[in-house]
Amino acid sequence: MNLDQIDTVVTRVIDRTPVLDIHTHLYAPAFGRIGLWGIDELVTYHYLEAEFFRASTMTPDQYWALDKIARADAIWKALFVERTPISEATRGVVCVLASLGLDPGAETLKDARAYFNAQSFESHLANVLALAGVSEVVMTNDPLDPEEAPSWEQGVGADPRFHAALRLDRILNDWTAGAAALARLGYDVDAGAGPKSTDEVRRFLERWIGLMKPRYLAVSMTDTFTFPADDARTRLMQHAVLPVCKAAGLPMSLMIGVRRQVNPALRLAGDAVGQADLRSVERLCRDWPDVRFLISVLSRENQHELCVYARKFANLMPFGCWWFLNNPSIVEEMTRERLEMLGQSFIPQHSDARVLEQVIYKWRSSRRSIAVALADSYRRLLIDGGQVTESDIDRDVTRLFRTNFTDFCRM
Ligand code: HDL
Ligand code: ZN
Repeated sequence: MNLDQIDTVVTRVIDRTPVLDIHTHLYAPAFGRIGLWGIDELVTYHYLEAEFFRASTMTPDQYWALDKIARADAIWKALFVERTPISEATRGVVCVLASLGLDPGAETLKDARAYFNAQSFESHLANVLALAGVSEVVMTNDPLDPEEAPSWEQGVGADPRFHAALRLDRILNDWTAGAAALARLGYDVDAGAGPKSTDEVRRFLERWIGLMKPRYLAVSMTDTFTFPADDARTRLMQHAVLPVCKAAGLPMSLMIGVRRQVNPALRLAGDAVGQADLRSVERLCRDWPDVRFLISVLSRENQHELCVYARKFANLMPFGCWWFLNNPSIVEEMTRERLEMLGQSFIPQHSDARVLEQVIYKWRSSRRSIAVALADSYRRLLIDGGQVTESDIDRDVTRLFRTNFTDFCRM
């Protein structure tokens, strides 16, 4: 292959390689209405709500007093009609509508609503995943979510396109409330998170691993996350969560760097980002060498050091360009530094999709950015005297999009 063929071949391989999307907030059809899809959910996505409040004179209180339809109409008018949709999140909705054959320049959402109302979910789901080039997604499954837990307890049928991830925020980030919830379920736990409590949490996790068959355990941590510390979270991690991960052979996913509710008036859109002290990640990976850690950090300033830590610890798998990082300028930058320092040994992206159709635009945008960075790596290889074939590139992209995750999770 020569230099001027690289872009075409890389784009072709990236476009045709189906992705395993390792972190989303999507749900298999069996979970019913907690799985979000359709135009009104797309347009009221919390990323767009944040942008709406900058473009509109409507106060959050006035906005929250509206119903979902009226909220979507207000956002559509402000961000898509009165302004050009050039932000990542607004352009994403344009991409979804155009991909589905709808008019992204429409004055109202009337026709889009008619289209989505006419869809049967199963065929729509298959069409959306095909358009996105996504073969499987990993959900975010919370055993203490009263909306979701009953489906698991009743025995939700397996769907090979949807893998589970056991999410632990309610236990690890708010033990007082988590302990109360577990106590109501009959677990003998107390606020101190002593040995009896950690044994009971272990029993709880083992039960839910049996119910969910998760690919990994997961938690989102604030930028101030410190491990170890003299706190309930450390005791729960050291005596329950990490020993269970080790015994079950399941990775632990840590997403670190959120600053929660810096503006509570914006609700889900009210979170921000903070630079974390990644020495906690260093201590986890060193002190728990038999546990594998999937790590995503939210601050752009933490990315380079995460790559350095990944060079030090083979049980650390960096993944994704999370949330405020999921923009072409930063996805390309992060992918370049990961390729330079880690070769193919990282997971370049996850969608974090909350609404089904978002996988279409999130993966189209990410594929474009990843292709630019990857093509440049092959060009440099050729210039330095190396060779690369299309099957080499196939092998590399399959690692990045699929088998780095399936191997790490021993799937
Ligand atoms: O904690 C998480 O999994 C985050 O991804 C949050 O859900 C966040 O609100 C989000 O949607 N980010 O994209
Ligand atoms: Zn998420």
